Amino acid sequence: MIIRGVTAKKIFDSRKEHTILISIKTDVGNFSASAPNGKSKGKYEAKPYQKNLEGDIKALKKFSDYFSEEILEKFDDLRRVEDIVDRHVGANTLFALESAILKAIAKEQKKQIWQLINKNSKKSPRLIGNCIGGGKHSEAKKKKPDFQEFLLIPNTKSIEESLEKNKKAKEETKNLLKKIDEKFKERKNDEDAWMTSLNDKETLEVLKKLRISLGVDVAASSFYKRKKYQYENPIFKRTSEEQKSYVSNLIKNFNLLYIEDPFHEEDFESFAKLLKKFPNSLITGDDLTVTNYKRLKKAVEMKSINAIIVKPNQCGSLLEVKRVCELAKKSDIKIIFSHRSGETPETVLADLAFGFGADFFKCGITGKEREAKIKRLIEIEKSLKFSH
Ligand code: 2PG
Ligand code: MG
Repeated sequence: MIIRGVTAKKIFDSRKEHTILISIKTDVGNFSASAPNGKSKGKYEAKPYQKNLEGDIKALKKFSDYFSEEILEKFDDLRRVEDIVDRHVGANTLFALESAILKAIAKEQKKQIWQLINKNSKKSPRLIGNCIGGGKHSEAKKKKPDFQEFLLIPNTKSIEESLEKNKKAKEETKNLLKKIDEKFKERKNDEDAWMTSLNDKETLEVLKKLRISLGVDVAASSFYKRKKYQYENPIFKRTSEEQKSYVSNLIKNFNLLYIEDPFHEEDFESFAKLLKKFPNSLITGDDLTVTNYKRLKKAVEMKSINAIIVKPNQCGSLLEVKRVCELAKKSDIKIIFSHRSGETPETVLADLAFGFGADFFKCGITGKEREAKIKRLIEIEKSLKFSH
């Protein structure tokens, strides 16, 4: 496959913020892909753009001709693309460019994108769906949970059934919130999750009634200031030690299967202590590890986590995503591919998750951008059943 030209433009994400859409002209047709945007970003994430979105669009234009000298036939050929644009564009741009290129290679090879990564993949990831939201993803001035996400993790045979289960549970949650939270207005946040004025514990009490495994994204870095976790609902400051006992009690009382970023992004030690106490829950790094090989390596060495969030645009490079997934697998760390809070209808994330053998797929339950990704997973799952 040969690239004959690259163009890029600004589009809006689901939060009405700008993001990048890249289109490539090739000898096998035209392909495009877009990147999402995070809001509760890790300090160690790669920058989305080298300087800004406009600058990256210009840089791509400048390099457009260089690409035509390369013949790209397989996943690892992305190396040659990275050699050209290295340090000239940011993570969002690189992710969208590489995704568009994979679409073109897949077309030429008459394969699905996931097959370019591993043609023998067969495992469907288990869904982790965002049902209620607080923290940075919900409106600033309103009373809300301090934790960013309250997640449902159904255990069913197929992704289709899991999505159905999550959708029903989300409707049921609405009815429960109507009864318990007098301020509840049926409003949704950035990830299409319900907004509530309840606090963390009250929210978990509501979700407990659903009889589905529960998880939380504490996103603790977003409220860690002056060496304390600064809770607002109710107002209370917790030291690291207090945070550990608070989270431990929640894990015990609500039988939490999944806990993401329970401590701030520098605190590998506290993660390790929690994992030692709860080896059967998924103690997950997101801001801690930011889809970065070196940070994952540190987390492995310190035994901080047994699960890692993979968001391709945290690093941009799909080759880095591959290295991260390989190290995670080797180290017995569960892989969770994840959407971002500002999304586009792009579905390549589903193919990447399937190709890299993700154990879980974290995504909103409703909203066209989120559903498009889950639908793509269902499509892949069905195509496999059909071929067996
Ligand atoms: C997270 C994500 C996605 P954001 O913290 O896990 O839910 O949020 O995209 O804002 O980083
Ligand atoms: Mg997170």
